[in-house]
Amino acid sequence: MDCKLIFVFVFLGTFSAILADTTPTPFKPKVYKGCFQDKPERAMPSDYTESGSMTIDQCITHCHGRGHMYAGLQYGKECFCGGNTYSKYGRVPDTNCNVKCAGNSQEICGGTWKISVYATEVVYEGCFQDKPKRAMPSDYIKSGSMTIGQCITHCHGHGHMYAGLQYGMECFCGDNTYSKYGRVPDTHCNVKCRGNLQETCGGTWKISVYATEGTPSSGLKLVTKGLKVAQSSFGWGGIPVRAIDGNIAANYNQQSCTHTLRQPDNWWRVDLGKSYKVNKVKIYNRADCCKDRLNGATVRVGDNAKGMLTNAVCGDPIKDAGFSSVIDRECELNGQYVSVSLKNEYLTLCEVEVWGEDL
Ligand SMILES: [Ca+2]
Repeated sequence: MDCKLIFVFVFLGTFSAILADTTPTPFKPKVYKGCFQDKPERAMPSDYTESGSMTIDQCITHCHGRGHMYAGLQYGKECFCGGNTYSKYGRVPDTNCNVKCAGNSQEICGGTWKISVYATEVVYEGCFQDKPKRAMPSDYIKSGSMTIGQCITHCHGHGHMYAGLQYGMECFCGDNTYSKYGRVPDTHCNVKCRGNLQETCGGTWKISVYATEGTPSSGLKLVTKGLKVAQSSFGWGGIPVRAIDGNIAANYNQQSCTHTLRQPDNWWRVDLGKSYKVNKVKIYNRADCCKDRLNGATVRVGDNAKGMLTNAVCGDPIKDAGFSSVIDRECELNGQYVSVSLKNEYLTLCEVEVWGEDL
């Protein structure tokens, strides 16, 4: 056996030993919401545990595992779980949360009747292209100890819907414009966060984007794969099922995008199987050509199966579509059918995702 081969075997052996010895911990950035007052009738009444070795991670893991949106630490060793009620007695200055965690003296776990509150989940939107005219222009901070949680906390505190990390130490805040230069594969966001080498904070002109709320306000993403779809016409192999194949690949030759002919009225439709309260529709534009074609396309939601041009409109017609744009249209409409229509232009959709709630 030659030396190189021995090296490979030793390396693989070491690697599998590391895997075997390490309990994988789920990725949970700490997203701090603030220090809040508590009272005997608890602000976070859903679940409780305590431990002489309490840490922030331990409490987040506990509450997340029980399906709660927020974890609250108090008096060093107590962990409370709950939903939106954590702020019912008001936020107090962070300095009021001043008791070290029983299990980690570097961390703060609340105070006397004071709770340090953390979100238990983050919603990752994807890795997106940036340019000198920024995709997330609303606010910016830079830090040599940047983490995902720090950026989310900052942007949320300044009233922005999304937090974007770039180049390991930069944090941008913004609202719906983050995808204006298109989504790129997650592997392009490959720079470790300066403040936590376990986390990834964007790349060179690439932004890792997170929603600043722990859970999406727009309900859950509905499973559309396998549902019935239809289209006004098709050409170039662009069959309607491609918009719900779960593949966001955006180059036309990757066979993930639909394509109609160019007629006066062109449309695509998915049948959700039953009526939902639809909150958001997300559309992925193509990357290889013809980015402007999608401008003017209208999203509709309703119960009329033939309402591709008449069901209620969800958000504004699309404008400013770019290569690989990911376009959100938010609304609050009930319906079984979600459609996209476009006049006098080829309609191509690389993916359509629908968020909603049961009625
Ligand atoms: Ca697709």
